[in-house]
Amino acid sequence: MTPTITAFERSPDRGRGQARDMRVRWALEEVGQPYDVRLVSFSEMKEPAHRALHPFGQIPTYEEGDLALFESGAIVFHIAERHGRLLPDDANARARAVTWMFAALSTVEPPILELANARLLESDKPWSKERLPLVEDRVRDQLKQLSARLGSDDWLDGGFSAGDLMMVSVLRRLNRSGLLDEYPNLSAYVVRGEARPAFRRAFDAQLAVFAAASTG
Ligand code: GTB
Repeated sequence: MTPTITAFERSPDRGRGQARDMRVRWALEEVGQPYDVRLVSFSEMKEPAHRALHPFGQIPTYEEGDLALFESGAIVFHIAERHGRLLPDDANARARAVTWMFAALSTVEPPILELANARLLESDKPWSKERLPLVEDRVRDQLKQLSARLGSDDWLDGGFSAGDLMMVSVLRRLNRSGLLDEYPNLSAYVVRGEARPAFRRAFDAQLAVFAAASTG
């Protein structure tokens, strides 16, 4: 059965792959699973029909037969489990890959989101100039430790896994911040992830939505 995901009808990033349907598209491309996309506007996301799928009125969602999921992490995990391509067969290696997914979402992503919010939503506040360096340092702190763990390896734990997919997705949010450049092995890690053919296909599909909306 072909799954259907939801994505922004018009993404604020102009389709540059920052909205979180990108992670889901990337996972589906990695496992070779075709998918349909239902585009939703900001107001549609808050309607009861969409809230029935996503209690917080957001994207992405994932529907497959009578299964409906929300949360990009849960969706990527489901795709990885269902197709067995993004998680290693060995039980311990599998558990470690899942650990990296959680690390990406609950340890590395929160300060990155805080930084994005500080830059986008709080720059006009009188305390913003003073706070921003503190928020940046919280991001640096995580990057430094992640960089030390990755070292000169290509991926976090052996071969590419759902853990890397999630970590690269999270780090990409820093692409235009300059912070990632302070950790060359992490920059190279992100570039490596973005060079994967499945990533490129997912990125192009997201960009095509924005291009179509702009000319339509
Ligand atoms: N924890 C949830 C998950 O991982 O799935 C968070 C989902 C979420 O934040 N969804 C956002 C959303 O629906 C889109 S991805 N927002 C609308 C709303 O809350 O009303 C976050 C996002 C949006 C836009 C950019 N951008 O333009 O750069 C980047 C990231």
